[in-house]
Amino acid sequence: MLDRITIIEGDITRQPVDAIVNAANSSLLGGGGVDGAIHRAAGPELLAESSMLGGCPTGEAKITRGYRLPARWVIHTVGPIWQGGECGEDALLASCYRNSLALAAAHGIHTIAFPAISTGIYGFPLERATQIALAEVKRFLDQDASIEKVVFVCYGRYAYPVYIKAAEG
Ligand code: AR6
Repeated sequence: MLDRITIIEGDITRQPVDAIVNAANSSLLGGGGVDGAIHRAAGPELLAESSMLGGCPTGEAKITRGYRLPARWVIHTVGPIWQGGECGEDALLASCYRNSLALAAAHGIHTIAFPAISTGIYGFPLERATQIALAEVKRFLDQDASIEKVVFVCYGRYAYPVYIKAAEG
């Protein structure tokens, strides 16, 4: 299983994969963090397409083309805003990973890169989010053979050792 999961430090907008996942907000109209970086790198066509999608509820995912990105597709998912952990945040974050992967499989996508959804502006504690991300991706890969590679892209030095520790533990 772990041979289909890669953990790297880097910038998700540079990843040569079939699809990258965007940690969006429910408007799908762009924002800061990784969302802003993806829109800048993809060009204005991405906003033109994503603004036609009617938004996206928390925990769900929608797909657009990647335009000027190396990735052909962008899967936009909306993570939960951290409110202390008693408001269903864990389950909603798990749904982001599950629904993104299901959408990828439905589009014939074989390689996909994820950022650490909700762990920036939305304030989800990184260790807890990492455990959920890894568990959910492993569960999905267990019952789906079509996804060949999942890359967790850690931005900056802080997240990378947290992912490595969670993957080993
Ligand atoms: N590549 C990979 N990861 C990145 C990059 C990048 N280029 N840039 C940031 N990250 P955040 P959220 C990491 O805040 O918490 C937006 O305004 C970052 O270090 O981007 O889900 C949306 O529109 C962190 O680990 O997303 C929403 O309003 C992770 O990406 C809101 O922020 C997620 O941080 C979503 O907040």
